[in-house]
Amino acid sequence: MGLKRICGWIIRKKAIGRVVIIEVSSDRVKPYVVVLKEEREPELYAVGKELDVGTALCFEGEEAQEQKSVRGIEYVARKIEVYAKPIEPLPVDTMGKVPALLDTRIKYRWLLVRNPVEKAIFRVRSAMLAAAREYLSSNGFTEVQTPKIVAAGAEGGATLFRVQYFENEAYLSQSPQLFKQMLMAGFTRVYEITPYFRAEKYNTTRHLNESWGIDVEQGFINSLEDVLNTLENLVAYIIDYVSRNNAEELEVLGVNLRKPSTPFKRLRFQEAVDILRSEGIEVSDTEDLSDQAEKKLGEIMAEKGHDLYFIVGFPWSSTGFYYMREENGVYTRKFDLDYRGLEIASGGQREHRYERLVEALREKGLNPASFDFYLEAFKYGMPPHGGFGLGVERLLMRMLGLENVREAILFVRDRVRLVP
Ligand code: ATP
Ligand code: AMO
Repeated sequence: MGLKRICGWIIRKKAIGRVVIIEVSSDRVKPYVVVLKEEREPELYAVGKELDVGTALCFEGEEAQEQKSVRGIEYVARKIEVYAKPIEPLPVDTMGKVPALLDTRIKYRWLLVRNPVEKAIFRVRSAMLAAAREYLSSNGFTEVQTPKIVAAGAEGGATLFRVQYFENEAYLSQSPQLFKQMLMAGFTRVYEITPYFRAEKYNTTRHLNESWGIDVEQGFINSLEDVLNTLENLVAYIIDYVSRNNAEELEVLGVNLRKPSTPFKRLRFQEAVDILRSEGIEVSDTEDLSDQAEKKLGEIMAEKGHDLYFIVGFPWSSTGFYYMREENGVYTRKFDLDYRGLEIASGGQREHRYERLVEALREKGLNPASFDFYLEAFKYGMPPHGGFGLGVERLLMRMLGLENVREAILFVRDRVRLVP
C-alpha cells in the first residue's frame, strides 16, 4: 500500500463522538475519505475538527485496511497541510446531495466540479476526446488546426458572428469545413477537434453558441460508405473506450454503457420521410427534418432496436453548397447520424470537381468570388473526398442521458450567458 500524497478540497465533514470524517474531492470521481480518531492521531484530529467544507488541503496517508465507507476510498492520514480556507460559506453544495437548478450549476460549474457527478461528466468528456484522438491517429489521420477568424462562413450567413478584423469584416468560424477540404489537396486523412461559433437564434436544449466538434475529412474515397465506416467505427470506439476506462464515472452517474454494434442502420432520407408520414407526422420532401420529426423517428428506430442510425441522401434544397449531388440533382450525398432522435453528426461526400462547385455556389445564391481562396484548392488535383463533424456535447449528452446540452460543457455560451 504505502504512503500517498493526495490534494483536494473538503466536500463534507462529519464529527461523530471522538472521530472526524472528512471527504476530500481530488481528481478522481469518488472522494477520499479521511478518518481521524482522537485516540489514534490526536494532533491531526485537532486540526481536522476545525476545518470547514471548502478547505483546500493535501494529506499524506495510506489506504485503510478496512474499507467501511460506501462513498469513497478510506484513508488513514499521517500528515495534513492546509493550503487555503474558504472566506465565506460556499454558495452551492459541492457534495452533491442538494440538487441545484441548471442555472446555478452553470454559474458555479467551476466550483461544482468538486462534486462527484459534475466531475464525472467532465472526466468522461475528457476520455471521449482521448478516445477520438487514439482512434483517429491510429487510423492514419493527422491532427490539424485551422483558423477560427475567417472571411467566409461554411454553414450559411444566418448564424455567423461578426468580428472587426482591422479594416475588414471577418467572422468567427462556424465549422472548419472549407479548410479541412482544402487540406485534401495534400493530406489524405485529417481531423480537428475544434470550437464552432454559431449565432443560433433559438434557445433550445441542444444548441450552444460555442460548441465543440470532432471534424474529419478523408480523401481518395471510393464512395460515401468509406466516410460512414469511419464515423460509425469512431463512435463505437469512443463508447467502448469510455465503458472500459470510466467505470467509476459511469457508476456515479448511474449510466450503463455498452459498445454499439456496427454497422449502424442506414436509412435513406426518403425512407425516413415515408416512415414518418405513415405515422401521421407532417414532413417536407425538400427540407431538413424538424426537431419533432427527428424525435419521433428516434422513437420508431429505438423500437426496431436502433439507437444509432444514419439518414443518408438529404435533398439538395436543404444542404450546404459543398455536398456532392446525386445524378438526378435532387438528392445529395449528405448524411446525418442520429442517436436516439438527436442529430449528433453531419457529413457527406463533397463536390470535388471545380466547375460543378462554382455552379453549386451560384445556385445557392453565394458569390464565388468570396470563396476564391477555397476554390483555388480545387484546381490542382483534388481527389474525391468526404468527412463529417461530430458534436462533442451532443454525443456526451446522449451517452450519459443528460437532458440539456448545457450539462455537457464546462462554461456555457448561449443567448444569455457570456460569463463566467
Ligand atoms: P445543424 O447542426 O445542421 O444546424 P441542428 O441539429 O443544429 O442541425 P438546426 O438545423 O439548427 O438543427 O435546426 C433544425 C430545425 O429546427 C431548423 O429548421 C430550426 O429552425 C428548428 N429549430 C431549432 N430549434 C428550434 C426552436 N427552439 N423552436 C423552433 N424551431 C427550432
Ligand atoms: P453541422 O452544422 O451539422 O455540420 O454540425 C455538425 C455537428 O455539430 C453539432 N452542432 C452543435 N452542437 C451544439 N450546439 C450547436 N449550435 C451546434 N451546431 C452544430 C451537431 C452537428 O451534428 N460542416 C458540417 C460538417 C461536415 O459536413 O463535415 C457541419 O458543420 O452535433
